[in-house]
Amino acid sequence: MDIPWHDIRSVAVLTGAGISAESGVPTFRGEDGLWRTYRAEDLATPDAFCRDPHLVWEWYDWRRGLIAGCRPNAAHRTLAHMERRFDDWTLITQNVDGLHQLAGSRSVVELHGSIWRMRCTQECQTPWEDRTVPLSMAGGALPRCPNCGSLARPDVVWFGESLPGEALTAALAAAQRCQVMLVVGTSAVVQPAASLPLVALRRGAYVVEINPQPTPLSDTAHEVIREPAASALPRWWQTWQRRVTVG
Ligand code: BV8
Repeated sequence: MDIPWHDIRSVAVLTGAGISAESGVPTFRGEDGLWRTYRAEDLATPDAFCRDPHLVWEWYDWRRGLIAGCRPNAAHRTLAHMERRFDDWTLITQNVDGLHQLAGSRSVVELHGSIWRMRCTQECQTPWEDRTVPLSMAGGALPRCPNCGSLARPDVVWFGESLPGEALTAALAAAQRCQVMLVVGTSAVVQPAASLPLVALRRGAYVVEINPQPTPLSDTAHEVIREPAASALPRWWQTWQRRVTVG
């Protein structure tokens, strides 16, 4: 890396389901992955919700119940600590579990929304937080918009849906200006998130991948740490701090 470590001011981080794996949140494409039990196109798409909103809500209700019992791990906490050390810090997540915020990260760019928010299918009002677990869907009573009574849906981005414009713009700007990008726990296949590290690479950023498995990014990242994030990320941060103090 041609920038002295102590001159690093701008850092971007892209996280995926893998950073929450050691907190007990199943990943999507791993051995115990969510998609193994279900097929994405059966559940995480507008057509699936239109076809069978009860099935989709049952899946999200099950995931909400699971995630409600999960706590941030050392990787989430390390990123929350690092946020306070850089003038220009952008944490971009594909995750919808809210564990970064629970760990103390104050500014999180949620590319794919949040499983803890709902939104009106008629878009009559802004999305609202709802942490009720389990949802009372007895007798098929699906969640409704408190304002207009229309069916409510999870405030997440489904396949085939565009990402929130503000979040994508912020993420792209961070990828274009960062000097270092950490890519933690993502299979780097879902677009457009998977293109962010490539943008950073093209702009000359130093890209570090933390993932026990190889991904399409592995061959182009400057540094690949083939280990789980909860141990690898705190250690990587300690090494960075030593580099900076040594100067
Ligand atoms: C879009 C929210 C424009 C919901 C998610 C055909 C038609 C339509 C679209 C497409 C198409 N072909 C391609 C596309 C684009 C599509 C796409 O990318 N598809 C892929 C599958 C090819 N993308 C979209 O549709 C996006 N929108 O493009 O809009 C558009 C509009 C119309 C038409 C065309 C284009 C929307 C994508 C967002 C989908 N929503 N989630 C929900 O959560 O229910 S995606 C879902 O996957 C999650 O958000 C998840 O985060 C994300 C990415 O997966 P990962 O986070 O990487 O998780 P994964 O399990 O895959 O990997 C985990 C990794 O962790 C592994 O590598 C593992 O080794 C590692 N790991 C495991 N343990 C650890 C670890 N790492 C570190 N430590 C550990 N301990």
